[in-house]
Amino acid sequence: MRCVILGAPVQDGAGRMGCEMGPSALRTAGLVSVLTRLGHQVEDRGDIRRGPARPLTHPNAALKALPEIAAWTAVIMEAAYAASAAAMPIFLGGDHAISAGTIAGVARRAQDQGRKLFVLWLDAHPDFHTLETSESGNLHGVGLAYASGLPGFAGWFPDLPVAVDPTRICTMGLRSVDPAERTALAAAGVTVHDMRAVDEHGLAPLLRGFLQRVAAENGILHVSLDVDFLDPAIAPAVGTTVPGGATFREAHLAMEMLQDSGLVASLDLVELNPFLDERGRTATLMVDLTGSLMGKRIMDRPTRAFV
Ligand code: DIR
Ligand code: MN
Ligand code: MN
Ligand code: MN
Repeated sequence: MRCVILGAPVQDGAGRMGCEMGPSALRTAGLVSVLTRLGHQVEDRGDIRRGPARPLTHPNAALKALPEIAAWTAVIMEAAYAASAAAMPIFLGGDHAISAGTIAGVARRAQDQGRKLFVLWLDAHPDFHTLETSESGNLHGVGLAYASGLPGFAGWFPDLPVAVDPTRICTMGLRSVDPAERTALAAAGVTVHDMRAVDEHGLAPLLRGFLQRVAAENGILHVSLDVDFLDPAIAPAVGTTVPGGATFREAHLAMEMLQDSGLVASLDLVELNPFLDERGRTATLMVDLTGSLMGKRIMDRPTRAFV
């Protein structure tokens, strides 16, 4: 498979600095060589650079770095659209604000190709705030809402070329949901497999059900993997750790099932804060998970998790 790697060194959307170093750490952990060894043709296009930010003010005074994130979203959207023309883009965050742009860009591409875009959102948080409802003001908390076409972004964020149908979004691993997000997720019809559901049913049947639906509708899939989907005991390098996350094997199994599905067309690796890491272990885990998603298997046969 042809893969394009694109760094998006955004840190203004998170509450603290450090995610700017994310693309560099993922490269240092060996992303390109892992993919190359799996037989993929990899082109690393380096890092996206932000255009100038025009001053913006918003009635929600809590919002932080709105001009910067709006400007990032515009350039990332264009880069994502271009990169998805003839390859699978892998976007290296940067905080999760990058997904406002990555999803908008690949959604436009999917529309050009006459395909339905589905999104698998692997995260402790749904990032489903609008600019009005964000209380922390950290704009990494609004990306999925923007890409879904929720109201209130027009005039601040760039115009959305095409929204992802929220009923084609599946969130998995949630365990920190703000009240406004809870209401908005239900109203929009987003599928939520929170950690309670993962505990109760197991990750595999939940993911299999979603993948079967994507396949049945001849869709393509964007996967957005936030470091805090993982349990902080195995992935400490994130500013917003929440206990009770996915285990090492749950995460790898999800990646293996995604590989078997053959449906993944684009990927975000986000929220890695190398300043908080322990000898690169979180960066290495994110790269290893990408390896599983891209075809590394324990034995040389399909796991048959996806039928
Ligand atoms: C919280 C935390 N819901 C907020 N969100 C995220 O700030 O809006 N943390 N995305 O990673
Ligand atoms: Mn997130
Ligand atoms: Mn998160
Ligand atoms: Mn949140």
